[in-house]
Amino acid sequence: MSRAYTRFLLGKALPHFWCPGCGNGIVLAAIARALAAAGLSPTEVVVVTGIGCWGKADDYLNVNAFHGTHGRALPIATGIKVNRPELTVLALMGDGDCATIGGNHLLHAARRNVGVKAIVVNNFNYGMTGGQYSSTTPGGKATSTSPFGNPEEGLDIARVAEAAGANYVARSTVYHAAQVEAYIREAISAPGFGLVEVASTCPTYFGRLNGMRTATDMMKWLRDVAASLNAARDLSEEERRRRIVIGKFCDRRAPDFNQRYEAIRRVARESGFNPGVVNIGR
Ligand SMILES: Cc1ncc(C[n+]2csc(CCOP(=O)(O)OP(=O)(O)O)c2C)c(N)n1
Ligand code: SF4
Repeated sequence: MSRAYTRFLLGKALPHFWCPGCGNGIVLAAIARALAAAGLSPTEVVVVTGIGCWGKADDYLNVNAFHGTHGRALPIATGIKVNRPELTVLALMGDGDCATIGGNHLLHAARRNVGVKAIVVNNFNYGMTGGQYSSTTPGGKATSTSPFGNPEEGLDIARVAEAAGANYVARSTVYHAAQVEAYIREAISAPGFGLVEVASTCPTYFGRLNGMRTATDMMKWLRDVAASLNAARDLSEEERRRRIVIGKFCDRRAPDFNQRYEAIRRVARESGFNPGVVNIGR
């Protein structure tokens, strides 16, 4: 394999701070490979992160970076993309960042179809702060704040993004690393809002609290719990809820926010509209 992707990695920042067996490194390498495959240079790329273990990813990428506040990566990324549409803007978020604290921003970034690409690492808990449950923790699973099982059902990030209007949505797992890279590559080249959700390992908290004693056990769980979209069609609703459905949920070509906004600006300019003489009516 070509080593071109290493130009996107900040070697001097390594070794990274993630626990042994954490899935974050697999996603980080997939992003670097996808950026290289897209023929981009580091100066053409911006990553925006929030907080959390995955939110540290910008430390290790040799691109422009904005480390924002928890839950707010998407509005920051939106501002950058709207002003500099020629840049590839990635929002790197954990499930707590993207779908729990920042859930509202996810809805509206997808609805606006702004050309940001969200790479969401879903490890089903808040890793950095000690393994509390998040909005994606599956019903019944143990976390440090639900030691006898989560009474809530987990949110399906990919389905939410698809329903809200994202052009490109796909989900995979860190067990399926080649698929993760392929989906990130596709999301980067598709117009409009793209979201790639990656179910990942957090052996330190989620794994340990749910009977998976090693990182390998957690990897095997991801392998076994994953069901392709095709296979999932034959499952009962009940069974589907217990599985992680992987695949490409949508790949639309609807105009993105920037295209629609530019079209409206053109119409406004050609109309001769002068805001200085607006009659606001009485
Ligand atoms: C507004 C706000 N609320 C809470 C926190 C504390 N906090 C920091 S990281 C984190 C959890 C991160 O979880 P997730 O986004 O899933 O990322 P992970 O650590 O699992 O990669 C929380 C709650 C914060 N920094 N800011
Ligand atoms: S706490 Fe979990 S998510 Fe955070 S670095 Fe460790 S394994 Fe990864």
